[in-house]
Amino acid sequence: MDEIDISKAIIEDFTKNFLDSLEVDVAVVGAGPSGLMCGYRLAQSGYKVAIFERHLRAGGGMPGGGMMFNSIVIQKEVLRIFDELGITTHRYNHELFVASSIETISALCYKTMKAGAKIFNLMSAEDIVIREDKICGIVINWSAVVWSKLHVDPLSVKAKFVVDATGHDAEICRIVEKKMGKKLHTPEGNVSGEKSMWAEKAESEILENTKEVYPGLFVCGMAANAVSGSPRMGAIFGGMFLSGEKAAELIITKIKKE
Ligand code: 48F
Repeated sequence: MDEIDISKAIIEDFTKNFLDSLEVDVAVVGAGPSGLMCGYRLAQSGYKVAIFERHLRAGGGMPGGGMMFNSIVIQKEVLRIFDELGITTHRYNHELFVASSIETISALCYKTMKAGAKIFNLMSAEDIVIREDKICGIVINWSAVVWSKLHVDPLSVKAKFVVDATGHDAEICRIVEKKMGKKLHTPEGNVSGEKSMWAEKAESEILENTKEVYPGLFVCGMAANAVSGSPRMGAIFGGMFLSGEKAAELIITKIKKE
């Protein structure tokens, strides 16, 4: 065994995957629960999906559970998804179930990749590509470059649709707001910003907030609530799964019409 072969194997395999993902049906920004769920459903339906995640590990806010108690809570409506993913759940009361945050995110990553989606960790989306007033790609760079503020030019990925699944900061929508002005499909055309914690209201509004907020750009998960000015919900995760699933359904409907 030669060390050079190990290096070559890694570089060749990564490069093949990366080259193959430079033109996709859907580029998802953020590998938290909503982005992964969205990617999973799209990949299951045969669409080419690449998910870009800034951090070393996928999972977003899920592995930490609630205040590092690494359990999560879901509503019974979401059990069908957990059963499909093979995640062990326990009934807590008549409407709530609990699961391990680690098992949940591991299962979701595994199924998403097995369905055919690619996940690129340690890459950040720092800008968008817009042509004729439609978003048609993202601009990416190594997170290490962004964090260390190195002056290194980025690369771009072409996508029929982009999904902002960046969580509380709704980063892609904020970039659109900054570059294009108040043109988002929200009441005031901007990112309204998330409101204080109110789990029930947040969970009830998230599906309505999951939508195409700019031509070619869909938003799901906490980013959807942040964009439309709905509250946060804390460590209850049902809405993240349903929102990711809905974003995928909306995109599939749109692709089929085109
Ligand atoms: O924050 P995150 O888990 O978003 P989510 O899918 O789920 C929210 C819940 O975790 C929780 C909650 C509800 O239960 O309140 O917070 O809506 O995952 C977002 C992911 O996006 C990555 C970030 O590192 C995180 O893993 N991310 C954010 N901005 C970028 C990014 C970016 N510009 N480029 C790449 N990844």
